[in-house]
Amino acid sequence: MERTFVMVKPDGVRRGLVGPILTRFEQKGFKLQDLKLMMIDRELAEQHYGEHRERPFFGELVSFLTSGKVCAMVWEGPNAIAGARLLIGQTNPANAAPGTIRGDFALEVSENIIHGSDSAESAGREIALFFGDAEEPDIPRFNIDEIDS
Ligand code: DAT
Ligand code: MG
Repeated sequence: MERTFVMVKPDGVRRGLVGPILTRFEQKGFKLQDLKLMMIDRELAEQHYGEHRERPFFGELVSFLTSGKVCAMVWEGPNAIAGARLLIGQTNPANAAPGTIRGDFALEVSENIIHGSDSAESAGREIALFFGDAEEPDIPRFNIDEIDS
């Protein structure tokens, strides 16, 4: 069993695509392990995309990622890392096959609506970066006896 990090970027959240994206992962059979809607600050965006620091589009990428809420998720399943990348499709939506998320919902590489880890090493790093090292989701617990009826 494998875990991967997936994130709906600000354009996907703005366009109301969280639901359809969750549905595709669930229909495929992956199990949702953790999920949160959050703002990313500059430091987290730069860490997340650290491998692209020297690329000409880096500044634009960081500004874009911090421009609105993202939906960060952890999905689990057999070959979840490669499987998620297949569901997501090619980096440039112009080349992404119909039937993939980018192929069906996006037009341009600068707004390609979703991220998925590209290796076991990235998945481990990104899950720790966004969710900490905890093995299980941080589910609030309550004592039933303390609830007023
Ligand atoms: P992926 O998101 O498919 O893993 P990547 O890691 O190569 O692709 O790039 C990270 C993000 O950077 C990508 O989702 C969108 C942006 N990006 C990549 N190439 C770009 C380009 N040539 N111009 C503008 N943005 C680009
Ligand atoms: Mg990548």
